[in-house]
Amino acid sequence: MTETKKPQEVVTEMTAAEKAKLEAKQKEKFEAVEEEIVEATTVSEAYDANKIQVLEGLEAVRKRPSMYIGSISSRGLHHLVSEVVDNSIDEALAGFCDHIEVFIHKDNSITVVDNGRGIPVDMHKTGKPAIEVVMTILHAGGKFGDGGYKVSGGLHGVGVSCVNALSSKMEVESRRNGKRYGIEFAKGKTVKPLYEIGPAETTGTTVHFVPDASIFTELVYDYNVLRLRLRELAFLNKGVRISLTDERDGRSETFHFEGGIIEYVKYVDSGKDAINAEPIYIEGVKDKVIVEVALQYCDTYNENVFSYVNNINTEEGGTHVAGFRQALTRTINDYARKKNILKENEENLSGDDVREGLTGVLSIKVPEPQFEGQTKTKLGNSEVRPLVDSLVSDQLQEFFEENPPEAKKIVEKAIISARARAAARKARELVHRKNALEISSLPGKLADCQSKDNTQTEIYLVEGDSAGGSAKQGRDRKFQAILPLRGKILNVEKARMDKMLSSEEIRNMITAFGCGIGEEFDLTKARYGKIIIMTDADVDGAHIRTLLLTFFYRFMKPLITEGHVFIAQPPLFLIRKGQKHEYAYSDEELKQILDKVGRTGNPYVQRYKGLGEMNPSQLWETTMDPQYRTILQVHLEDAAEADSIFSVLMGDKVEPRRKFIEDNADKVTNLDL
Ligand code: 0RA
Repeated sequence: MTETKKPQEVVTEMTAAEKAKLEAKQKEKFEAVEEEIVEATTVSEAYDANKIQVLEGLEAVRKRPSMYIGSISSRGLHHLVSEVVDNSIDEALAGFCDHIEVFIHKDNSITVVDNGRGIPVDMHKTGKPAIEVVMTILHAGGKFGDGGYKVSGGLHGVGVSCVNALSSKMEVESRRNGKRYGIEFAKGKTVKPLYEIGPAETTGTTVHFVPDASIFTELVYDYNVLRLRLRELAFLNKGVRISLTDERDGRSETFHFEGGIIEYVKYVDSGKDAINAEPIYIEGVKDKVIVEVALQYCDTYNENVFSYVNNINTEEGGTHVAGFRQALTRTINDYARKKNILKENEENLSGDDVREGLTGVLSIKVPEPQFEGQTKTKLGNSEVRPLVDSLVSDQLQEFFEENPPEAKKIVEKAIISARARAAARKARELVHRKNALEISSLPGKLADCQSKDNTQTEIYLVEGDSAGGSAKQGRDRKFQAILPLRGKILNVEKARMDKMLSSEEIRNMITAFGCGIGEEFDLTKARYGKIIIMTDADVDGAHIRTLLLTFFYRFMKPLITEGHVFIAQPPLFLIRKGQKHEYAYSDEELKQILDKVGRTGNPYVQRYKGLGEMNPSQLWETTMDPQYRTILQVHLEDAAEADSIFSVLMGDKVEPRRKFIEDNADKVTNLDL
């Protein structure tokens, strides 16, 4: 068995490193465009240099698919659906579409239906119908539009023609001018030119495509991955009804939120106790920029503001986030001063103080966004910052004036945060000072490894001292460190920084990892490249794992987003036959092995109840030896989803937790997150 990277705990999204790679690839892509231009020579002379790109041939996409859609594995496969749906969302943003349906067919092909205007079918100057141009020429879609707010052509938005290029078959129907038109393609080439099907009562577009099996390494759609993106789009585009139907098993869901991002915030906070009765909602348009904000304070300690530009999650923030933060801090301070809740001799509340316990969604739509940053998820438009600032300031101030009790609660919470922050700073200083004074500041329980090269090193966090002992004996001490954890670690979801730092297990991890926490977290200082959680395969083990992941997620997030956290997979069974033995990691595998060895003879099966039952060499052989072990990498698909699940599972409210567990009982193998 080899080391695999199965997305399990939270489903897959690109890590920053992968995105950086993609960016580099995209750069390469534009250089490659020049090569490919020959393929589009028919009309290229008539166009000036910057329009030449429009004529890029689809052959380029088939030659280097991952340059266009990021990957040819599962992620790229799912990306195809987003690419088509984004065009329908553009119709919704333009005000012409309010219903989008997505079908996963039995053969893993996809149909997207919308009730937009339909794709134009009139003759284009290239001598082809517009619909054929849209479907066969890269980046052409936008050129027909009216310069509105476009999702397609955004982050990885390469246009629906890319999907066509990468599909062994694509059928498009446009309902327009009272007629139904059809056109068909294979691998991006027109195989059945535009034809009339008959009359149409409505308008809209239907796209059916079969991902090309000669391009993609993975061809099976994951319902959950599509569901998360479609639900996110429904949250971000209030009123639009988006349904997903899986014909492979009959599952079907419809996402439709009249409250839009207000409901998004409520969803994220469903496991928490809110301070304000309803999320605060701010909405406005200025200089063609649409701004929407929903805010809710909870009695928790972390900040969660998710920001979007044209429905793209701007993970790296940008000018819109800066403007929002500025407005929030200033408005709360102004109000606190004015009402004398914050006294003259007291310092201003900091940004961190006013954002503690805050969940928010900031969604803006800009006609011409400039994306910057390492992963192209940072908004660069400088005009957006003052615009968001003034809009949020004005409306938040108004809200405070009209809702004094709510305003008071928010200000008081920020003041408590400020005091706690001061206390935590002192506690942290103590920890730092202690580190500086002690020569060997590493925890006594840690069995460190010899290597200092964090591209090689790994640390096993092991449940219990006895398994910890076996792991210490069984490991390869050159690169494997062991830190035993005693019992349940502190639930950080319910604790502030100062309390958290008083927990020995937590401090041990912080010092062992060496990369700090919270605002001071620095991944480059990490002493280990892999952090491997090794717990028993039982309920307690699952609980400890969740507690650890909560801690990492809240205080060392890059460990997760950059793919440094793994979960060890100890075997569940030992099967002996004579001198030989084999391990089974699941019930299924046990069955297979028993079938293989034949149930006759003496199949002797031992079920491991805990890691402690394995001796050091067994533990090495089955769970720690990089040659044979399986470890699962923890991915982060959707930060808002992860946040919500963590607070539901680890927070105070019992009812949402009970409901979550009930709802997820059928996927019990994945229950941990
Ligand atoms: C080009 C121009 C217009 C709409 C579209 C394309 C369009 C594309 C797709 C793809 C899926 N659904 C879609 N709906 C529309 C503008 C049409 C106009 O101006 O009337």
